[in-house]
Amino acid sequence: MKNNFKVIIPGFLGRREFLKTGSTFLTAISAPSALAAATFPQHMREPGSMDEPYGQPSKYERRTTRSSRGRSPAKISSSSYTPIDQQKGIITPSGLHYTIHHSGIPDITPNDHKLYIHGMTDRNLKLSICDLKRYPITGNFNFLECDGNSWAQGRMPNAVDMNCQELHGLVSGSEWLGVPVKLLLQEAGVKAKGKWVIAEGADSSTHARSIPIEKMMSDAIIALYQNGERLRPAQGYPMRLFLPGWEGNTSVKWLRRLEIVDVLAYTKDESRAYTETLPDGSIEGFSLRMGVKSIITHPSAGQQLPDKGFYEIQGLAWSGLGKIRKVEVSDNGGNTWHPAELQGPALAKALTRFSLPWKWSGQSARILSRATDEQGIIQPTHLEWKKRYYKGSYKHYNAIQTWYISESGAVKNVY
Ligand SMILES: Nc1nc2c(c(=O)[nH]1)N[C@H]1C(S)=C(S)[C@@H](COP(=O)(O)O)O[C@H]1N2
Ligand SMILES: [Mo]
Repeated sequence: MKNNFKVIIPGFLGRREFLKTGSTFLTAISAPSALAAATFPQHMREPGSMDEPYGQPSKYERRTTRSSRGRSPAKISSSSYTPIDQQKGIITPSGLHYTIHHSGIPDITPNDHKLYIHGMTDRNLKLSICDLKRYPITGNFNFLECDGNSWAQGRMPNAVDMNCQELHGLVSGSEWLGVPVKLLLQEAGVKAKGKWVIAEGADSSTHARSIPIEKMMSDAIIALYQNGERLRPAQGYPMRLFLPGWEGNTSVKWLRRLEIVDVLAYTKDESRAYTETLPDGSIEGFSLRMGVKSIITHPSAGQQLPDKGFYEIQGLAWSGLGKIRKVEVSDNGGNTWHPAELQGPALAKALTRFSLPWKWSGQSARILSRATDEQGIIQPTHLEWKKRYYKGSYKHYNAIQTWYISESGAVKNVY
């Protein structure tokens, strides 16, 4: 591609500079003749349509959807990915929240569903939805991420040609509200020997995990609401456990019982599925917290830059340990880094937006982002991450993502 202006190195701009020169990619017009009454479009000449009882996105946005990896050949497990490359902001619309179901979405009649709290208690409890709705509700804006998110980056020896959504879409952000588990456990009265709580779902996989009592007594909730409405069936209707900052599978959907026990259960889900193999062949289990991570969502793999010139680099960062302290961006493969602006509220265990105005010279570039959380933990490089796990491991992949922008403006995944 011909490059007919001076390349600015580095290509990052201050916000003021961006505003001053930022409109150079637009063509100026002389007179707004298209605004004259004679040229009013049809939708300004007659009234529009009526409201629907439950609103839908514009018909022109029908392509903004989850991408599905479909059901396994055994027609059992399924997953779908959030289009995070199109998400602006820290909230994923509920209908676009990623999903992982080990055995489909059960159809549960809320009035028939009960939550049992039993085991090492002073008294067992049986709670209906109606009972739960009488408790105080609490909660926060939080991310939820599957520990298998970004699996291709961990597993594949060479970077695969997948887009940002397919690579990293097993993460979403919502406002999750519900009843503090602590209140219910206090009411049941946990015996001194009770150290773990087995949470079990009412789907046919009877997904179950043992959760340390300390987490249950801190920020765990029985989530009833997501983004201002009752949970969607795919997200665990009529109720789910929600554990902020922890790997997605511990937030047990369609929750039906909490059993207080003294030793952890080693359910099939924790002895088989949710473990990682370390370089010496040993198995790491109960790696419950999600690490610090960031992804540039724009520009990102699968996108095509129309021309050289101004772009705002935008992305999302999060950490299971707390707040995001800083995000740095590089456009030269990590040789030099520039602080990005954290936008909006930087909430604990929540998606956090970052951005940085940038001028693309038209030459090939490697853009990266690197997040640091409030505990000072820095996102690892791809090679650092690989060293920590056995070859082909893919869970808890949180390494720095590099996007390669070719001279044609095509954006691709590289290591
Ligand atoms: N009962 C039950 N709970 C479950 C699952 C399941 O299949 N059954 N999937 C788990 C996994 S692996 C993840 S990552 C999250 C996904 O939640 P979401 O579908 O609301 O995104 O739910 C977890 N809770
Ligand atoms: Mo998951």
